[in-house]
Amino acid sequence: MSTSISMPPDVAFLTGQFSGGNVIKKVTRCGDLSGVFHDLTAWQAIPADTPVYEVEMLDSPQGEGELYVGMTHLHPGLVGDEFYMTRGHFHQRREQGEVYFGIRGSGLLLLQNEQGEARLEQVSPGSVHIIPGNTAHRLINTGTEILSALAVWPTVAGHDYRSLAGGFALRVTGHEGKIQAKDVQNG
Ligand code: PAN
Ligand code: ZN
Repeated sequence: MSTSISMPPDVAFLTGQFSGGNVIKKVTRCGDLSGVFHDLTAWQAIPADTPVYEVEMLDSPQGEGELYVGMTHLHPGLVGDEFYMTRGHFHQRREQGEVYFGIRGSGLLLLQNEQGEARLEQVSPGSVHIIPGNTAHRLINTGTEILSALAVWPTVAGHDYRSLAGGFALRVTGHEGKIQAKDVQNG
């Protein structure tokens, strides 16, 4: 009896590029990120079609117990003094967690619980981030190259963007090469 060996999809760890598999790609542009950045004038000054991040996902079966694998490529840049970042979300199924792995570039993972308590983890190549259930998450690119992070999460998790429409409790800014995290309430 012989067993056939199939070739799974592959990810290049230096660039975060997938090959093989059925890859679905979504680009998020500056114009899609209304209400995300603090400085409205600076946001409006950036052409709406400027790409901020791309997510590439491997097509997965749907249903309880199934997993998505996706790569976020977040461009470097600033809107006013605020670094480019993803919109950020809770999972619709709040109890569902996720794992992020830093692939390239450098940045931060902003985590916030339902009580509004926020914290930051440093993202760098090889970093492992366990995002517990009931925790909103957002990537922030504080570097000068693309920040790529691999994510694995349950297909049933879903995304809830609306609960964070008022923003996260921490804002990360850069000024003359210095990275600062500020409590939003304290300006
Ligand atoms: C990631 C995110 C991805 C884009 O795949 O969806 O980084 O961020 P937003 O969804 O907040 O725009 C993930 O956390 N999936 O659950
Ligand atoms: Zn998520």
